[in-house]
Amino acid sequence: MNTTILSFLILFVSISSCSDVKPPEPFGPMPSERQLAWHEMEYYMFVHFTVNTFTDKEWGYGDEKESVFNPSELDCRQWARVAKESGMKGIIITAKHHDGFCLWPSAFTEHSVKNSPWKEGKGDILKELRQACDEYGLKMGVYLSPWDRNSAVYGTPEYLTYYRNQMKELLTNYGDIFEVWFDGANGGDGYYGGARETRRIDNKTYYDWPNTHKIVRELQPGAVMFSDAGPDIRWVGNESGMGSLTNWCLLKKDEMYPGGDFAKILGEGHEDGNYWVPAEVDVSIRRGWFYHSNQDSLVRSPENLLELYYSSVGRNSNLLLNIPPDRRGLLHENDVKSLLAFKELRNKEFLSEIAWGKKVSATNTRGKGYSASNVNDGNPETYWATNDKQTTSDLIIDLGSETEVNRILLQEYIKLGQRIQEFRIEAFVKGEWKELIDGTTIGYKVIRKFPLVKASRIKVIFSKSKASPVISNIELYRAPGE
Ligand code: FUL
Repeated sequence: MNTTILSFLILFVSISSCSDVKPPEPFGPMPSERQLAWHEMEYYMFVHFTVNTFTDKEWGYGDEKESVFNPSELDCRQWARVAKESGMKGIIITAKHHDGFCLWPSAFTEHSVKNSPWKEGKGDILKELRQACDEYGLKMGVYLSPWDRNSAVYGTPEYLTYYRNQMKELLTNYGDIFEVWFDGANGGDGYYGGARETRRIDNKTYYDWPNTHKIVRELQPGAVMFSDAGPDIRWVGNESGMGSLTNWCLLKKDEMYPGGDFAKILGEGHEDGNYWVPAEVDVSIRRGWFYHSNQDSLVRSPENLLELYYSSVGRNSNLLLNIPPDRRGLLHENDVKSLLAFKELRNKEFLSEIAWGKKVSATNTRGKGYSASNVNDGNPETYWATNDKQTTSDLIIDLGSETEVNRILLQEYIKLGQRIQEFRIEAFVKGEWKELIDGTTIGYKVIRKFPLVKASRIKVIFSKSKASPVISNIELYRAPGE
């Protein structure tokens, strides 16, 4: 290449990069890579299974004989197949619940599958679940109850070593773990190796959480940790499936600890929180977390599950839906039927997307690369952004002709933080703007319903934001049934 052409090329490249508009600076706490991957999981299965399944209890006392654990047809592949067919992306299992019985042959206790009649003590449910998850392309997570009503040393410093040893087994021998679940229920009466007494611990100090967390980070750097207070993912504050309409992915987690009394804060998060700690909605398809045959007729209906979906995934939270295996070790037919019908309902609900490729304009746009049309190009990595100081702006989607619509989905580009504090949705109906929704936060994703309108344009008014709005995706749907 001769030098004139080369200098021309260099000049051209530098001129064009000068005219490139800089991306907005991130604002406030941002999600880590592992949290970003977790947000995209959205919907996954919780599996509560232990001696309780066979004793008809919700909380085992810790004195259950290993011999009671004897599933006749246990099949983790069935769990994984159902999860996959239901559109779930992973499975989190109660490797150990409060009763202390381990679903894997832990080297640190006799209270496990190894002393049960199941597979003559040679079985390992964690191993079978791992294989099943791999076969069906699902991620796997573990629940290791901090409270252990079986352990003789519970309440003493020795228990911490025991707990951490078990954690190490789970995080070393069963492949990649996407989430570690720390339950908040703690201390009380129990068997405790025969003592049969009440033991109380100090939630704030007993578990020395920072050092337990370190073990998880070291052994499974990609795993997020869940508890009432994070560190990565927070409880939503209820077990009824209700995410909060105002839902910040932010939390002042240093002021909190697992098992504390923080329900309301956990729902909304802290608007001025200094860490990214998004909410997970955990809820059961039945009344109980464990299987009880007298609840076979009380399985949530597909319609009810769809409502749960709106009140969790639709409210900037992930949905962790519990499906408890029965005494056979299979997900019960009624649960499976309901789950698959829910999947069908969801498919129909979001069948026809209306906004894709339609003309979009905004009252403010940052410039080249950040145009309003980035919100409906189907690419999650492109986004519309305004000028830095511009914290309000309207965005209008021109539907071309009068179109029926009753659902909207919005996503912020959360890699740059969570910004939107208030938004409204309006529809242009018969020559005037009609308000459909008066909303607050957005975050990773919100999906909102509104009564069916026939509109030629939809306007999203970003009326209050901590920093310039940065929106990666907007979808509109005409869901059936109205
Ligand atoms: C609670 C536990 O006490 C329940 O048994 C269940 O595991 C639920 C998910 O968390 O705190």
